[in-house]
Amino acid sequence: MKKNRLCSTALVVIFVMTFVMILGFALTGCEAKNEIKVAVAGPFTGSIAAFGEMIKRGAELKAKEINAAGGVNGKTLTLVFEDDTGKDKEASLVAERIASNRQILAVVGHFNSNCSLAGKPIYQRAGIVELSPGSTNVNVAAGSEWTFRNIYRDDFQAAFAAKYIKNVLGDIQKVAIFFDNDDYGRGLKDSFAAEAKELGLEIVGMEAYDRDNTDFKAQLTSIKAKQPDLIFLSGLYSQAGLIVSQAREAGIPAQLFGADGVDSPDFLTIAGDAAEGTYVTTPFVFRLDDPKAQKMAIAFEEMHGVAPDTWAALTYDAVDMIVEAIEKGGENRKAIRDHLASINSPEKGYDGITGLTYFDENGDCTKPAYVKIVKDGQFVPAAEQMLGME
Ligand code: ABU
Repeated sequence: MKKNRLCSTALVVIFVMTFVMILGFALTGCEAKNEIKVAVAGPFTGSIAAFGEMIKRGAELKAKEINAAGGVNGKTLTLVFEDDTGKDKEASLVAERIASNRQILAVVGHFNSNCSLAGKPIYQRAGIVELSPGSTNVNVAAGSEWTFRNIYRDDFQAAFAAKYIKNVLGDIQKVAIFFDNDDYGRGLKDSFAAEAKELGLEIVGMEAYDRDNTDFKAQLTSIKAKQPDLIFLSGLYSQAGLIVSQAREAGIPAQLFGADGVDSPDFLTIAGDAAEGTYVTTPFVFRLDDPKAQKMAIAFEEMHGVAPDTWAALTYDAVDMIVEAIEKGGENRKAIRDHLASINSPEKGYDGITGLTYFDENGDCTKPAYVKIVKDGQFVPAAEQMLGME
């Protein structure tokens, strides 16, 4: 009797557990069918997390707007944030994780060129789009039909910076370069030095550093002896901020000039007063007379309590481009790639807040560069721009 009761109880327990499992699978299936998953990969922790924070916030704003307007084909857009910490090894692991999750249809990212390059063969093998809102090294997109970016390349940015220095700043003869010893810093430095020499500027010194360096006094002592008129910063805001403040402490009066890796509000915090007068090249400026960009900036500030930066804006557009590719191409990885590849002329271009994006056969795009200057502790558009070079 007792044995029979035990048997029936066990049967009931097994029945209930099976029912709960089936219900669970069914609900998960429904959920998956009602959502579209897109990964956003960037440096969300580590020494350059300020970039990641803006990327995350820009993506979140766009997702909120899309979902409020009815989602993607009526489904909820879910962003899957993956932290590559700005390092290639972590980026490879992130790429493997994303590529093997068949629910993820595309990747917005990575930000750092070294991370986009590390992920590139993995995304290519898996057949999933990588659309970078920040990687500018010349080799990022070419060689894989799955890699795109909505920003210019460093050969263009470097030539633009050298021409601005020569033609707009004037009185600059001797230039020294500090460069981050990674794909971005090295590539940008090489292109800049080549163009600067072509324009008749003299490169009087070059100093390499690693992403984790914090003390630049030895390199600055060597640079100071060469009396440069200008120091070009081919790296990211975290080290550039320290180089700028330590350069002024060392009594170096040279003009300071960075590229888009320096374009972060955190550069201003790190460099403090020493940032004043520093120029940077950048792919985007929030202009007061641009209603689309202003609308985004207001919504961003309402959602996050801070003003957006360049990277938030490019990510905002990149998420929208992926969503448009899903809606117009189809809800699978290949259809998204094919749609992006078909955006190959100004007429077919995606008209976002950062301007018109359309791709060449490599997945690269032609977009303008701008110049900002630090004035009263803020980045503002420089008085003279050099548009029409792209
Ligand atoms: N282009 C901004 C810095 C990020 C990178 O390309 O590595």
